[in-house]
Amino acid sequence: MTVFSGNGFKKNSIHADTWAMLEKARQDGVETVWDRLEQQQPQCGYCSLGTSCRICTMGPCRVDPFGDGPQKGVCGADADIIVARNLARMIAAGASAHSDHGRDILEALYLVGEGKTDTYKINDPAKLKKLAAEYGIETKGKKDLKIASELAWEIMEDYGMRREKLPLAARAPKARQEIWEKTSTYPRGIDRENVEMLHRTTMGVDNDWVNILLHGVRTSLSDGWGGSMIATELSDALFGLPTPKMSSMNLGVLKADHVNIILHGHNPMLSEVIAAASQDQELLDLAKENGATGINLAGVCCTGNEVLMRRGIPMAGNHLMQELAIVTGAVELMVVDYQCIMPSVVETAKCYHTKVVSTFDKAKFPGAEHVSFDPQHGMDIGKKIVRMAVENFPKRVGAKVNIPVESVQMMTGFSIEAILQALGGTPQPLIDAIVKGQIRGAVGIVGCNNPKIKQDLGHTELTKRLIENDILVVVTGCATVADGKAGLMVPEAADKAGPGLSAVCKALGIPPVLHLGSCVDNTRILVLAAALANTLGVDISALPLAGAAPEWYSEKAVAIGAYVVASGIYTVLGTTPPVFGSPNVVKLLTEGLDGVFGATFAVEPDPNRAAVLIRRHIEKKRAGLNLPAIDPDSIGLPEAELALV
Ligand code: SF4
Ligand code: MSK
Repeated sequence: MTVFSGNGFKKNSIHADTWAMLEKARQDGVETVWDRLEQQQPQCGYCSLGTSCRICTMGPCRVDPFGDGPQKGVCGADADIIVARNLARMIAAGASAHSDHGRDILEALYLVGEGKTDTYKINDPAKLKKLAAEYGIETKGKKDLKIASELAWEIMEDYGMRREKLPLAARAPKARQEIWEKTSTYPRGIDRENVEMLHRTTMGVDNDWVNILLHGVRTSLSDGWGGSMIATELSDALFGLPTPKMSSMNLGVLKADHVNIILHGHNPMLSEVIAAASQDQELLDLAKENGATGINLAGVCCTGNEVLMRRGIPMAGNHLMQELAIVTGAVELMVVDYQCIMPSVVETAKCYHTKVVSTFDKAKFPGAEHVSFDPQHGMDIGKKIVRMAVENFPKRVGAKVNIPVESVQMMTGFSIEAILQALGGTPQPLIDAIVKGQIRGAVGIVGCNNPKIKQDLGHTELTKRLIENDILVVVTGCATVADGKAGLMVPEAADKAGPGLSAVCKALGIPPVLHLGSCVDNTRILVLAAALANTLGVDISALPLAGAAPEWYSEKAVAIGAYVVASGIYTVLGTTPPVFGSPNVVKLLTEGLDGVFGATFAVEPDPNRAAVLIRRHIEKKRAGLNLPAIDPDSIGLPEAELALV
């Protein structure tokens, strides 16, 4: 087997599997996301600053932030309006994506409850009943399926316009809910907030940029405390509550002698049935007949995170690995659902024997084979797709196969319930450790990869700086793969943490970086923050917490960032959002929000500097709670600064 050193590609990523496969892609004549980023240079300055507008056909317009060119669009919109509208529409798109994902799970729950599918069953009746109680549904003497049907019917109202308040938002501390009430940002109906956001930002409606952004907040909250939370909670009820378990990561999880199937996208409905179908004896026998030892599943992006959390299925990689997994030449089939799937994977697959199969009618890919997913016939469809992969194995070209690295171990499965169980059933031990200063605070590092940033450098450097300063890190989404591949998510990584955090991790047998799940599972962070705040009798904004999205690219990340800040958690973005064309919007996001929501955004591409900002913030919050605190101004920059690109 050719050994690809990947020399020449080390600027693109911190990981050897990426370097090697970029070199192989070059040799195989395959174009990647990094090549296309280069072809796009220079990217539009107006769009980067958020001051271009193509909302109507009097435009497209642009406002020159440096004052030389036009200062208003044809309709008279200035930079503040244009930037606010663009940002608000990003929030609506991201919130809609998560919430529509939640809707699909909700429909599946309804079908299960009505006995219209046997593809799924209720895997966690306790969670189902807890949710039913939150929605005021009597559960006594009722069968699980009846509860599921009534609960699903009730949650469907969350998407409509009859609610004044989303029920799951009542999990937030009272003080937080009062802020949302006072600012008219308490989320009502999920679809309602998103549609209203699109309405307000069409030409000639809401021309007050602050008012636009306030509704952006409400829209994001309908995602965080609505659509995404519904997706997480109902997935747990249907597919099972994640519990701690070991798994593995990187392209080394692909097996040269197995039929390899990549599960890519976000929605676990399909991947759950593929996981079950891959155990089917008939298909396993067929795999053997075709010369394979077995059937191997590996995840990419958040579908990967979902099956990793619940089933321990290994992850081949995060967002920037989707093309490179195919470049190994060892993938028989990539099955995709929706979100974060580059259309380019179809072209990449053409250079190998890999089949790309799309499955959701709302997410088709020209050139891919489409097998329409229907939860009422889920298992038949799952088996059909696995069979396609097995039958494709003999077409594999041995000379093109290159699995470049050995896989790395990691620990997954930290649902909030699992964390509480590890703590003895209450958050009190975590609170005690924070009070004593053993753990100084906690930070959620979330979000994507972006080829503008050296892959995984932002995630891993920030994580290392935080844990070595006794700050517990929780991860979701693509940040998980970054930290997992870097060896930060095994119990032994406690040795890389500061003495306080290390001692807590060793006592509990957990890593200093806990995997909480997929992008919609960022709501687990909200639930944990709310539980801590409610136990202490304070608002979330009083807690020594922060969020970070060092390498985000997606509109979904904008929605997540907005609901995290609006929930009272300071958030540092690594990739620059397209807002810098409006100094007013920037000032509001980085300063003004503090007086209203008790938290702000910061933008800092250098993870070492981001760590300093976060540590200073955490120490300020500790001081505010009268906990032993370090003088924030004494926390300086570490010596090394990093080349990010
Ligand atoms: Fe131009 Fe105004 Fe139309 Fe936007 S809405 S494209 S700024 S005329
Ligand atoms: S998959 S949204 S690239 S985290 Fe959720 Fe990764 Fe970001 Fe997609």
